[in-house]
Amino acid sequence: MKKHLEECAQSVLDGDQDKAEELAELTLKDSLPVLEVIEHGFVSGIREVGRLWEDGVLFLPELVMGAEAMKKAMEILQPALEASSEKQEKAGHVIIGTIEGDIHDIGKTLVATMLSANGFEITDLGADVPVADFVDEAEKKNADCIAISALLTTTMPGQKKVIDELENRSIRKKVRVLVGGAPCDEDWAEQIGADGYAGDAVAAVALVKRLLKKG
Ligand code: B12
Repeated sequence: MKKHLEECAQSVLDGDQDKAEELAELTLKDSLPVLEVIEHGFVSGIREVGRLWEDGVLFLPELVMGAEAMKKAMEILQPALEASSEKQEKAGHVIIGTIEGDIHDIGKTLVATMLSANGFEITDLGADVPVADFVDEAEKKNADCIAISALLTTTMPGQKKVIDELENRSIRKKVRVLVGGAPCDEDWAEQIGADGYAGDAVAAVALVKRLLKKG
């Protein structure tokens, strides 16, 4: 298993889409734990790519190739992840997306998949989502929760704009707002008046469950 995780991480580091695809398929064939392979294999790889890019060891095309390899593996693993978790009664409706100006969608999609696997109804707006779209969609779907991802320090303020817009439309109290993405933390969530922050997809599920607990 350790070797498999290392190979998954390495395929992302190498930006090798074919290898990532092959390893994702092997994960399913050998019935390996999908979430563990994602988190400790492919995600470790993409984080290392980010670190090496920051240190100037890798260049932007290599960052893009790493992300493409990661996405390839996720395309194969996500349906299995969803199917493997226990479905329950509809637990609530969550609108999720990455805020405008920001095209990072790997983490957001992982959070959406895990929430869906845990019985939540999900409307995934994708990436680079305008502030108003989050609120329009929450109103239209009568959603319980808005989950906003931001991976850039320059796009984080957009998360606050969504909260401001909910307040402008006098519906802030009706909708729980949670934020996440690498530059966010508890302090940021508190500072902008969000209802919570979670650092990974598993914590995000626990947080939404807690926030939407009725009674
Ligand atoms: C892959 C990647 C890319 C890919 C994105 C591909 C895609 N489709 O997503 C590409 C190559 C396109 C890219 C582009 C850019 N990137 Co980039 N990228 C990354 C990288 C390496 C990994 C991100 C990732 O996918 N991680 C894996 C996932 C699983 O983790 P995650 O996103 O953190 O998500 C988890 C948690 O954060 C949480 N979570 C995420 N969202 C949410 C939401 C909620 C509500 C909750 C509760 C939780 C939650 O749960 C997730 C699952 O566990 C990061 C480095 C890093 N350490 O984050 C840089 C990084 C985010 N990028 C960076 C930059 C600067 C850029 C560019 C501006 C580069 C450029 N010069 O063009 C562009 C941005 C363009 C834009 N307008 O958005 C910087 C940001 C710096 C900063 N402080 O603002 C980083 C940090 C790299 C660095 N170290 O400098 N990038």
